[in-house]
Amino acid sequence: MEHKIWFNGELIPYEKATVHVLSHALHYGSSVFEGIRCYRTEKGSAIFRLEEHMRRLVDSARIYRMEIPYSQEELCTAAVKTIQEAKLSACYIRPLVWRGMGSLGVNPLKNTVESMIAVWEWGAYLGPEALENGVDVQVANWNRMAPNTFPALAKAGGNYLNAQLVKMDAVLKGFDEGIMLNVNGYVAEGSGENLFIIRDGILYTAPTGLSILPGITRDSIITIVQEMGMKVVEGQIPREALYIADELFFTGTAAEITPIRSVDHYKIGSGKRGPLTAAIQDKFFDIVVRGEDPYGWLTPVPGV
Ligand code: PPE
Repeated sequence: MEHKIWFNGELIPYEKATVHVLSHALHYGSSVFEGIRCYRTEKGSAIFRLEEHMRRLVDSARIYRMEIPYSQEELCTAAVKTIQEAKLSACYIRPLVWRGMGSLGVNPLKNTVESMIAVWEWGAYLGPEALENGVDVQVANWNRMAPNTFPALAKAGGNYLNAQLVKMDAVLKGFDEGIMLNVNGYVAEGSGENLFIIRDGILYTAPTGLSILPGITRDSIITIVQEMGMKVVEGQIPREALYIADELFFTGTAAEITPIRSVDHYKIGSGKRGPLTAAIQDKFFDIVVRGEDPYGWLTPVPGV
């Protein structure tokens, strides 16, 4: 993991990329971040939907009134450079923007805004066999944030305190992941993934606006499945729809498309990856493995 890190505009050695203990973000969760993947496709290394991820980073920062001193385009160029310097043909990219030094106390307006981009190799998020065999999940006993509490459209560090509670409870009880409901009891998403339900060939997912992160993989899957001729319904999904689904899967940059084989010990479908999930994964892997790019989603990273 010890590759150079892009830190406030410069690529610096891994050990030098440190912050002070009185940084605002450490005390109050005042950071925003992204998770992006670079794939070693058959046509060369390429970053998946780089611009959309950096746009969401800029949006998240704007929501929290953080002024990033770099443009979206400069951040994209910095990500490519960081990968080239690390010589990683396939990796996970983690941009982070946070409130640094200034004063302590809740008001962050006078604190610095710092930025960094790190890259590392990251395999399958929910375990090496998850993409094929699926994962076992529970409905979490913590909800997603209510509207007008924490902004769900921002991918902010502080949001992941809630995600950590969900993940820890799931893991301690022997599950791989937890699915959160929103405050009204409708299905929202996993601690670090969006969620799709398939029943009778139709896909259902929570709409952005009902306390989910507007996932870029989610958006990609909606595009891909519509092209495959399937219908996608974005709406309120009651908890019990999970238990009677034909197929279920998570989507996310880290999780990619991970099938879910059980929820709360209810077996989903035949208890392994379903046929439509497999077909959707194939279409996704046509892009990120074979390097086919019908939607202009790949940014090449030359020379790695
Ligand atoms: N919901 C949440 C809460 C979430 O954290 C992610 C990404 C998604 C949905 C999917 O969004 P997208 O990656 O744009 O399709 N979670 C990131 C962080 C995971 C982590 O453990 O850290 C990720 O997948 O990179």
